Amino acid sequence: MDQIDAIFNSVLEGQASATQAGVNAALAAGLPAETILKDGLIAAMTEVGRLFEENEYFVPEMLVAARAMQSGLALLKPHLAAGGTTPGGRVVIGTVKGDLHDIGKNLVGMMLEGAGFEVVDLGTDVSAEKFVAAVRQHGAQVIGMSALLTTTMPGMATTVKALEEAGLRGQVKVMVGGAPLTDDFAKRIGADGYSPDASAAVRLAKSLAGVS
Ligand code: B1M
Repeated sequence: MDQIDAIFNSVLEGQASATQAGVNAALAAGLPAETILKDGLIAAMTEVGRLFEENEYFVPEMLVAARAMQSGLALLKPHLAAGGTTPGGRVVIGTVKGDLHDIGKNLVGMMLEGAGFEVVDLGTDVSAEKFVAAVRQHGAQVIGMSALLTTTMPGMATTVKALEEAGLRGQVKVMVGGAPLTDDFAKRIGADGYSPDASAAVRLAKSLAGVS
């Protein structure tokens, strides 16, 4: 079994220590962090989602797989975040109200930090009021919202409206992402941009903040 397969299987089985051992071994063998992330960790979580849909996995299995993924991600962080040079400004990020999925949001935050942004991470289950207060408090140039559930996506529109009502919409750009989102949805709610993955999120944040 190759190293990526071993990482994939360890996440699927929710074996955090095996995931960490696999990631360390793959890094030591010179595999790029991006390959380990995409073909090992993210591919495994996609498979976990499929198994959940097929009723082969349930919430406990999803949870232990997520823990294993996060433990592998922590080891990749210094490698993924190494590319940054440009000071980029301040981004407030969070997963919207009612939504506890934070792996994608954490990855985006990690990559933004690596690209030179100062990231204020509000965590999960973040209300529109909390986003607005954080933008005001931190003077952020960009706000990044994540949602993984179709039922929590409307929280993004609520936040955009709340920013308008607070008179802050003119001074902050809004970016959104998460598996169920589309570019079309982002346009409909009045966001300034959508990105399908963490690398695209960095490019988008740079363009929204006006840094190269
Ligand atoms: Co949940 N879950 N989950 N879950 N979960 C999904 C999302 C689901 C698609 C599974 C499925 O049915 N196939 C489904 C949603 C269905 C829907 O809405 N139509 C689902 C469900 C139903 C649920 C519960 C309701 C289950 C239940 O209780 N019955 C429940 C809801 C809890 C809640 O939030 N209130 C629930 C719970 C959980 C766990 C807690 C067990 C766990 C989350 C643990 C955690 O995050 N700490 C979990 C997990 C792990 C998943 C799956 C399997 C994996 C998500 C993940 O981490 N992917 C997921 C299935 C799937 O997505 N295939 C599923 C890896 C991650 C790197 O990708 O988050 O997409 P992702 O992020 C990507 C991009 O989307 C993008 O960049 C990232 C990197 O490329 N991106 C952004 C994300 N945010 C961005 C922000 C940006 C830009 C890009 O700018 C700001």
